[in-house]
Amino acid sequence: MANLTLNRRNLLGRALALGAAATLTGCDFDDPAHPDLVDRVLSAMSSWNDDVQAALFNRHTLAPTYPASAITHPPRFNAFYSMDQAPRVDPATWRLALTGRIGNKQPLKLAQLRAMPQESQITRFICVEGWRVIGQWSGVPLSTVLRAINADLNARYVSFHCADGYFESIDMESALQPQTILALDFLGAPLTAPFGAPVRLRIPTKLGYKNAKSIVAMGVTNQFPSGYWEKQGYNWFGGS
Ligand SMILES: Nc1nc2c(c(=O)[nH]1)N[C@H]1C(S)=C(S)[C@@H](COP(=O)(O)O)O[C@H]1N2
Ligand SMILES: [Mo]
Repeated sequence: MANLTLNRRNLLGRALALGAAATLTGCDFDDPAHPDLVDRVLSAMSSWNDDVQAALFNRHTLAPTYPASAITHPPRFNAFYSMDQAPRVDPATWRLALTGRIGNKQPLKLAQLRAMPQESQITRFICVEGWRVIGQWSGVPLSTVLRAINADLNARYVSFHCADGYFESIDMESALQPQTILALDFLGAPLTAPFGAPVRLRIPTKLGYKNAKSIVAMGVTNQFPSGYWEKQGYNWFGGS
């Protein structure tokens, strides 16, 4: 097999994909004349994988839920920086900016989200770095918010931008799944800064990196918005 510089996070996935691609194409990945061939083959395979996952996903299939006794204590933090560097957002001045295919783009205040019907869930959260926890989140179903702002529910993507520069996006079918919420509370109290205050996406049908924290803007669009880790090779659909 070619002598590649592999990102540790993707080692297994890339090795498997390369093996499959090499078998399919008979390509020599060592060929110095085509340094980006591997990335092009892998990104084509990854978007094919996204399509397959999207086709298999059903809005009416629920992620498993758990009893309160199963909740993991203490919770586990992760971000592309350490916990003390989490962004501090003033809940009083926080606004959710709205962009794209949305009828009412008036930025949302926290009190408006609090006034909408709330949903609570105890679900499992899986990070690709190799850990999983069970936690309780509550907040507004994203579908409720999207309907309230008169979003185009036939658009392909919902995108999120965060106070720390992180960004993510999900397919509309997953956005409308009833357990996909804009979470305001974690473990029975308002979200704290490291865990995504004042508002985070909690989507138990997708891997940890899709669960954007400290959201400051939301968009509805047909243009592929990608995501922070996806730009470094993670799979976009990110189902779990
Ligand atoms: N804004 C923001 N959201 C983010 C991240 C981040 O770095 N910044 N990291 C993601 C990753 S990789 C994981 S596993 C989860 C971790 O969420 P937790 O701290 O609640 O466990 O947040 C996701 N959302
Ligand atoms: Mo993660």
